[in-house]
Amino acid sequence: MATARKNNSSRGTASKGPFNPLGPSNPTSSFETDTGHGGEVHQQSTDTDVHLTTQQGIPVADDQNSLKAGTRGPTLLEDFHFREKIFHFDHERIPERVVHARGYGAHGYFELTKSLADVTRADIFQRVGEKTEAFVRFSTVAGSKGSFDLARDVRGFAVKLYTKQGNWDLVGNNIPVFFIQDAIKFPDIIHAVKPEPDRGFPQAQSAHDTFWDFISLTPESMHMIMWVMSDRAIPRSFRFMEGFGVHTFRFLDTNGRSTFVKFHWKPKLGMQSVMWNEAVKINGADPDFHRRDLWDAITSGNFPEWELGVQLFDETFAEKFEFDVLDPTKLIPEEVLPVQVVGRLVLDRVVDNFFAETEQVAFCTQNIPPGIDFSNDPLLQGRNFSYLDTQLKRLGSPNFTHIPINAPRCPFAHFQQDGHMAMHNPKGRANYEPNSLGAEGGPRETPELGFRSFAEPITGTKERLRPDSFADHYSQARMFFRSQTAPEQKHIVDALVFELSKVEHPHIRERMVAHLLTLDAALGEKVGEGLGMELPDPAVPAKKPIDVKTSDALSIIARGPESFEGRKLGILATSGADAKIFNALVKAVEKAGAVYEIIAPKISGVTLSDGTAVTAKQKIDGGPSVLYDAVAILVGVDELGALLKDAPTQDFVRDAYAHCKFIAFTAETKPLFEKCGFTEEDFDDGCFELGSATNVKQFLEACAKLRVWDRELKVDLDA
Ligand code: HDD
Repeated sequence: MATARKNNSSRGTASKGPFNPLGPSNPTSSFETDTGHGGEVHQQSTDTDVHLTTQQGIPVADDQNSLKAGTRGPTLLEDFHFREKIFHFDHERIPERVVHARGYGAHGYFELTKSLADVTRADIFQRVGEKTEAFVRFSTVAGSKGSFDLARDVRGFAVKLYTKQGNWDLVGNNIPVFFIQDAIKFPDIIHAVKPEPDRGFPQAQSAHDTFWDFISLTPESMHMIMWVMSDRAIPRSFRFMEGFGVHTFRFLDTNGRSTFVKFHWKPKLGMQSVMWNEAVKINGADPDFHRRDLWDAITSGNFPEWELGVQLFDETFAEKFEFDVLDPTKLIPEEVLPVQVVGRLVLDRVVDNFFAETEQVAFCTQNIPPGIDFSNDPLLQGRNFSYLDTQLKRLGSPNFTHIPINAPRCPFAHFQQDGHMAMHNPKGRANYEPNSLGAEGGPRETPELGFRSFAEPITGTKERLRPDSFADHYSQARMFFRSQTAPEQKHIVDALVFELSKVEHPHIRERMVAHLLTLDAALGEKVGEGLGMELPDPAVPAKKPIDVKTSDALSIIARGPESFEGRKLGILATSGADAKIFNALVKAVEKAGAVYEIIAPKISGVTLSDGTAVTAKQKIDGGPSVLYDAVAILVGVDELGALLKDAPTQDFVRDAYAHCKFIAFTAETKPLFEKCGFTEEDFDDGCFELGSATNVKQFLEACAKLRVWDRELKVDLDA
C-alpha cells in the first residue's frame, strides 16, 4: 500500500517542507538579463537572501512537488509555477543552424599591427596598436549540433569584429576555396552531404553515395575535394588551422578607389592535423575534442592567436592572373601574391553561457563596414541574401541584433521598431526620417561617414550563364595535390579510397576516378588500385587543365611548426615510476610551452619512486593515446605485470606507434612493447628510451616535428 510522501522521494522520509539538499536559501546560479530599457542590466544575485522565483518574480515555496488535488490526486491547472517551468523547458531549443550546426565560440580582440589607411577607409585598419573586440565561432559543416568534432569536414572560421563603424563579419572557412561557383547550388551540395533523406544517416560524414554522386557530377568541386580529402579536413585543434575569407573582397579608400583583397588567418602555433584512423578513435574517446581543447587553452591562459594577412591586388593583376578572381573555386597562391600580415587575433575569454553567445551569435556576410565592399563573386552575392534570412528562422525575430552577442558596440540609431522581443525601441514621438520633431531631426544620414558601395560600371544582358573564365576545374586541384608532401599525398589517396569504398553504386566510384585521372593520372591510378577496379577513361574537361607552379604554402607538413608549443604530452605512469625522469619530463614540457596530462591505472593517481604522490587526469581506458600529440610511458617494475594484461594499455602503445607519434619510455617499460608485438627493429628515431635528463630534453626537441612520417609506410596496409 502506497504511503503519502510530500517531499522528494529520494529522501525517503515524509516531511512538509520543500526538499532542498542545500537548504532553503542556497545560492542560485547567477545570470544577467538585459531588459532593453536603456541597456539597464538586472543581475540575479548569488546572495543567499535571494529566493527562487518564477519569471514574474513571485517567490517559490516548493520546487519539488506540483500542486495536486489530494496527496495522490491529479495535478491542478492553477499550478502556475509548474506550468511556467515546463512551458519554458518545452521551448528551450531553437532550430539548429542548417549548416555549421556544431560549433564553438570564444571572445577576444583584433589588434592592428600595420596600417592599411592607404587602401581602405575602414576604421578598424587605421590606427596601429588599436584593439577591436572580436567573437569567433569555429564549426563543422555537415553534422548536427550533437555530432562529433573530428568529422572529415570543412571547418567554419567565422569572425565578428565589433568595429567603431559597426559589425564586420568575416564568415570564412579553414579552406580557401569552395565546392560550387554559384550560390544557387548550395542547397544541392548540402542536401547531398547531409544524412540521406530516406534513412536519416550517415551523420556528419561525406563517405556515402549521395555526396559522391553530386560531387562526381560537379567537376567545379574538384579543387575543394582535394582540400577536403587532405589533412586540412581533420585538424588537430581549432588553434592549429588557417582561416580564409575565401572570396575576393574590395577595400575602398576615402576617394572610393578600389583594391581587391583576400583575407587569411594564420595560426601562430602553426598548422597540425591528426591521422584519419586517429580521428575515428578520438570521436569515440572524446567527441568534444576540439571544443575542450579551445576551452582548456583559453582557461589556462594559453590564448590562441592568429595573424591576419591580406593579399592585395588591382584590376591589372586580376586580368593577368590565369584564373578568374571572382571564381570561389580558385585561390591566389602566396608565392604569386604574398600575404601581408596586418594584425593579430587573440582569443582570451571563454563564453559565460554557451547558448546566449555561441548558439545565438548570428554571422552575416553582408555585415561590412564602410571601406570594405563585396566583389561580384556569385557565391558571395548569394550568401549575402542567405545569412540574414537564416537568422530570422533560427532566432525567430528581426530583432536578433538586440541579443547582446549580436549588438554593435558602437553607438547606433535607427527607426526600426517593434517585432518579437523588441528590446530597443526608439524613444519619443518621431519614428521616421526625415523628421523635424526630434532633437535636430536626428538621427540623419551621413554621406561623409556612411557606407558607400564601389561605383562599379555594370553592363550586360540579363542571363543565367557561367562565364567561360570559370570553366577550368582541374588545374588548381592538380596544383594542390602536387604541392603536398609524400605523406600528405598518401593521405589524400587513402581518404578517397576510404570514402569511395563506402559508396554502394559502382558507377559513382567510376565517375569519380575518371575525374581524378584527369586531375592527376598517378592519383587516379592509385585510387583506382585502392578500390580494386578497372580504370575508366579520364573525364573530358570543359577546359583543358594547365600545369601551374606548385605552392609550399598549401602543404601543412612543408611549412610545419617548429616547436612543441601548445601541444600536449600524455604521460602514462604507474606507482614506482622513476621520479627523476618524471620531473625532468615535466620541466621540459613546461619549458617547451606545452602541457601534459597524467594517465594512470586509477584516477586517484600514482606514487613516484621518491614517494611523491601525483594525481591523474585520466584513467587508462579514458585517456587513450589518440588524445595526445606525443606520449611517455613511465612504469614502476611492480606495476608492470598488471599493465601487460591490460588491453587499453596495449591499445595506448600500439596506437601511439601506428599514429607515428614520438614515444618515450623507461627501460622497465620495454616488456610492454614486446607484449604489443614490437621488436628491436621497430624502435625508430621517434622512440626514446629515457635514462637521463639529457635524453628527456632530446625527446622534447624531437617532438617539435610532431610525427615520424617515415614510420607510416611500415604500419599501414595501404602503403
Ligand atoms: Fe555559409 C553558415 C561559411 C557558403 C549559407 N557559413 C556558415 C558558417 C560559416 C559559413 C563559417 C557558420 C557561421 C556561424 O558560426 O554561425 N559558407 C561559408 C563559406 C562559404 C559558405 C566560407 C563559401 C565560401 N553559405 C554559403 C552559401 C550559402 C551559405 C553559398 C547559401 C547560399 N551559411 C549559410 C547559412 C548559414 C551558414 C544557411 C547557416 C547558419 C547561418 O548561416 O548563420 O545561411
